[in-house]
Amino acid sequence: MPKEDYTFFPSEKKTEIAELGGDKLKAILRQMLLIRHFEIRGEAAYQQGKVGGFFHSYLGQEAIQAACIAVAGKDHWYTTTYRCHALALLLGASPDALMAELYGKATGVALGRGGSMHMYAEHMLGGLAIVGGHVPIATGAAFALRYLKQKDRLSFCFLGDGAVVQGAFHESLNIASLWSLPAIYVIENNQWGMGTSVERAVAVRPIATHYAKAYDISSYTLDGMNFFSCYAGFKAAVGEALSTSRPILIEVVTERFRGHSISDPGLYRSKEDLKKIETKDALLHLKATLIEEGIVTAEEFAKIDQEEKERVLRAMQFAEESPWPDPEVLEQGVFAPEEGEDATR
Ligand SMILES: Cc1ncc(C[n+]2csc(CCOP(=O)(O)OP(=O)(O)O)c2C)c(N)n1
Repeated sequence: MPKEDYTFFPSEKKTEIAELGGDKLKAILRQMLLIRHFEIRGEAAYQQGKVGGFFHSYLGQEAIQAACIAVAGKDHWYTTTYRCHALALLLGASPDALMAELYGKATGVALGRGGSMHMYAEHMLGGLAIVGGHVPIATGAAFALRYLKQKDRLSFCFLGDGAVVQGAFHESLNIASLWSLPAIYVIENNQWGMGTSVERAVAVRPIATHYAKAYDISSYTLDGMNFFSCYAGFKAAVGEALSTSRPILIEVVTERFRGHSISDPGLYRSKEDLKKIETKDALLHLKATLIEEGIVTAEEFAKIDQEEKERVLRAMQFAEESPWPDPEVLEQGVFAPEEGEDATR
């Protein structure tokens, strides 16, 4: 099915603006700008050889997780993939500690041991790198919520379109439906799994509509390039999940502005394609709407933008000046038997 045939969850824009109010909308704009500057500067640090390992940018997808947290708040369980910097920022981890983690420094959120793919924050179960492998973890968190009768909390799982063809995803949806687990699975369909297009990898589209039907749960399809569509859709989905305690499958159609990771030159997309994609920028769309509606002026926007850029530059300085991990602590926090201990017990 061509993507033009997608019908997105309706949003009025006016309704969401009235509901959120100017202050909250400005705070959301600020969060999206923080994510953007973090990704741009982190990428630059990587290119200067200051960051090692992998680096998967969330540029282009900011509206999705920003809208989700704006709707649901931080007091749930959240699980995501290696494309995890934004979620950690949104859940309140400090940009200093996240940048230090990128640099592999001892002051990082994972003490410099995880790097780009393993960011953490309160209520964030990962930053996990096995495609589809984190979906059962989120499902387990949903099981825990049901077991502990925490009815006002949900388990959110962000995954890519590439993960929906993994067995773990289907096993999770099946058990979540059978056991009525309060989980919201969010497929961030950025249309590529590394260099493989979704058309070549996934047999059904819209993805959420089809798979939700298969597992007897409800589904939503959102426009990831429109903050208001994301906000309206997440609001409806979260309301439904809290009232039914049933799992929900969401597909958000989005665009990633960069290659799969920093080492991917993205030769499968032409420069013209990329230019076209960047005209759909959800951040610029939100900025334009807020200016149009008289919620921010162009000068105010420039000020917020500058402040968030400076926030990230301070984080880089913090990371640069932070110490390297002490090799003495290498074995701390590692799950391994003591010498002579039976590892199978
Ligand atoms: C089980 C497994 N197989 C393969 C890989 C290598 N790999 C890393 S990311 C990726 C593509 C995943 O794409 P998608 O789920 O669409 O997420 P996106 O990167 O687009 O956010 C692959 C194949 C892996 N990490 N884990």
